[in-house]
Amino acid sequence: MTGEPSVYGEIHPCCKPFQIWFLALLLYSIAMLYFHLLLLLAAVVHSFPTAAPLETPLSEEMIPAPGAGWRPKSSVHEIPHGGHVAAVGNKFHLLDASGKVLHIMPSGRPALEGLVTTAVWDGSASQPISSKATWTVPSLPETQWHFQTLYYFNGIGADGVIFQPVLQFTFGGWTVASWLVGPTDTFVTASVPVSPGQVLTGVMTQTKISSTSYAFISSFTGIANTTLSTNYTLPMYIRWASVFEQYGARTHSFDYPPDMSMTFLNIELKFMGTAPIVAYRIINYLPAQGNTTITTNGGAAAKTVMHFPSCTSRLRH
Ligand SMILES: *[C@@H]1O[C@H](CO)[C@@H](O)[C@H](O)[C@H]1NC(C)=O
Ligand SMILES: *[C@@H]1O[C@H](CO)[C@@H](O)[C@H](O)[C@H]1NC(C)=O
Ligand SMILES: CC(=O)N[C@H]1CO[C@H](CO)[C@@H](O)[C@@H]1O
Repeated sequence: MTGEPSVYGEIHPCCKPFQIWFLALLLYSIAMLYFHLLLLLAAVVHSFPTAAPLETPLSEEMIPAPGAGWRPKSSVHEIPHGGHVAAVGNKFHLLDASGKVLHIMPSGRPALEGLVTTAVWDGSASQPISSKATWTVPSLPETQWHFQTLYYFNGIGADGVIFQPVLQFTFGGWTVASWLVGPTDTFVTASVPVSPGQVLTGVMTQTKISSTSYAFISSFTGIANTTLSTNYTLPMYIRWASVFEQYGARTHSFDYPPDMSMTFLNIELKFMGTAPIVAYRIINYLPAQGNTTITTNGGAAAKTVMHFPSCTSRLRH
């Protein structure tokens, strides 16, 4: 290949003077064009001196809440360091470290949205439970042109809320956070950056404090500032799921990680007392954008694999 001209290679010395003149001319042309556009704009503005200012308010920025779809940014509340979510009557109070109430949200079941594929188990458990799963941060998607959001998580949904430790891809990279999603509002811990290849363990535990009182946490093991704590008591009915969600990504595009799949390992659902039989079932909401297979079913050491499309991987095959 040596001696062949490269597309981005060195310019031959003879070409340099010409290149400088060409560049100067180009810059001059751009400057003149800009100047004339400004004159034109000034003329247009001057000819409508009484035009009323535009009054239409800009629509509010929306943020996708994992499990529940797009929500106004003002309804998504970051939990301050040391903060806590208190279940008071049928409402949730977001408290700061000093116990001051920052926000109150009603409970109620959020509508499911944005889901691509999930492995779920619906069941009832009268005893406190814990749940965990391990998965690895995939490579970065090849493009971010669509400002896509990708969520991969295990979560517990109950009457009223969804709790979940979430791996999230948003513009710029991968982060993790714990979420509590209710019908109208969303409480979320600050996003903590993670790197491709990093192994994550998302844990949710419910601890019995007294006969009527429980503490519930969602966090990533060993990653500081990802713990969401609440004294909400999960009702008898629960739904456990490993979930893949996307917002804004195109089908069969470079918007997904090039890895083609992600495995949730060592999935565990623990019960005090008699454990119900756990068997996940698959729901593929958007089969063109992903699907799930169950490698090992059950309440211990279960394994599910999520498959997603990738252009490069497809080209390589
Ligand atoms: C949760 O804690 C708050 C105080 O922070 C208390 O008022 C409330 O009753 C507790 N809820 C439950 C379900 O224990
Ligand atoms: C699952 O998704 C992968 C990646 O898009 C695809 O290659 C495979 O055919 C899909 N399998 C099924 C059963 O849809
Ligand atoms: C942003 C934030 O909340 N950072 C906290 C992470 O955790 C450490 C130790 O627990 C705190 O000192 C930081 O303030």
